[in-house]
Amino acid sequence: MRDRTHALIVIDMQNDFCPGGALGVAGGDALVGGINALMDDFPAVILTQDWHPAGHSSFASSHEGRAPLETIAMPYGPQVLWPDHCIQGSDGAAFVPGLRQDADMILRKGFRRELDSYSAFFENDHETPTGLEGYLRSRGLSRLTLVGLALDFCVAWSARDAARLGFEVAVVPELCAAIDLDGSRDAALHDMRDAGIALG
Ligand code: VGL
Ligand code: ZN
Repeated sequence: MRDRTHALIVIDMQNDFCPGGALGVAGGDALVGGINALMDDFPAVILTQDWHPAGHSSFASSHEGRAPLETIAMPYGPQVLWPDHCIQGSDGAAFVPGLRQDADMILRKGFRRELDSYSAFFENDHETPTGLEGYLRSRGLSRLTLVGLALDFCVAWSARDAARLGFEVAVVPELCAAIDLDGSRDAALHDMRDAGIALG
């Protein structure tokens, strides 16, 4: 067991991000056993859950004439458009069967219709906080290990924000799977290394 300052953050291990889901990531479901086992090593475990209202602005279906995986300009910057996914209360938004749920906290994100949230710390405007920073700091959790989905979106954005906020951050790539849109997997690994995030 690691010391009391360590937290494991399990990002978006939800049905819609696994094969057969609306935004299925190859290999997503295969991570469950390894992630469950890793939970035993950590005194604090936090699960995140992508949690969108129907008609969310990150859905291609909310934009006339747009298709999934196109990028559009939003007031807060470029936004990739996705298939409808992780709708609040749906099966797709539920955690993958078999994932341990004896976590300390479940953090939901992406619930504001006009603003997407990849990172567990900030919405995609990079300034609206989710509250996770305060939760971690008030519990004295300063060392974070991240696993889950997707490596090149929610995991990478969360890890980079955490490093920027001064947390000591590690990502375990073997316990993540990537969407890999136009080389986004390699770019994310490169950016995380540059940001001083331990990989492995
Ligand atoms: C995610 C795209 C859209 C993720 C969430 O969890 O990486 N990706 N919503
Ligand atoms: Zn989403």
